[in-house]
Amino acid sequence: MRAVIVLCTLAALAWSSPIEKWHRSSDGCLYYVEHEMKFNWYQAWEECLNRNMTLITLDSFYKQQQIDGIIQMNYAKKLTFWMAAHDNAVDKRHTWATTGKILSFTNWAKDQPNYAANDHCLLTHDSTGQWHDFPCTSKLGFVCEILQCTNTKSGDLENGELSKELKKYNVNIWNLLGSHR
Ligand SMILES: [Ca+2]
Repeated sequence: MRAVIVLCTLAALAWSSPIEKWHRSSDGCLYYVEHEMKFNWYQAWEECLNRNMTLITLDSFYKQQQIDGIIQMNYAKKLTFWMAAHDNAVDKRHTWATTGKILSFTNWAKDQPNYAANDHCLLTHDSTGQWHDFPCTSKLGFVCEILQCTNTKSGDLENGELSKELKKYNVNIWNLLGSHR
């Protein structure tokens, strides 16, 4: 009888186990994809930092391809998720909160960014897999990455060598978060 109960419990656990949220891209970097629970942009940042990660920085076509590949392979459809970019510091001047750099590579959806009221944080939308500016207090999923890993891989690809500049990253997002929590 006890064996039957154990088997039933194991079967129930297997049946209810959630879709895996940890993924490795084709270049070996680790990502965390939260697609079930919803968070505002600041909470999403904290969720990533609690995992010693950052919100995703899609600052190159290479990175966009990596995350598109993970979502395509593991989920039935495209996902809506927060990214690390915003224009909270200077209105209509979008930067990556991870690097402080202005967006160079972009993947805007049609008619975006439209700078609607309170649209100060950037997301990837599940309708097209492209970017929108959106109110930071909206509750969405998010994607975290280990920035040093993904930037090293990007740098390898684009420069053929490790970029010395990329090693200097010293992310101090707590200052940014401080005034909004
Ligand atoms: Ca918008």
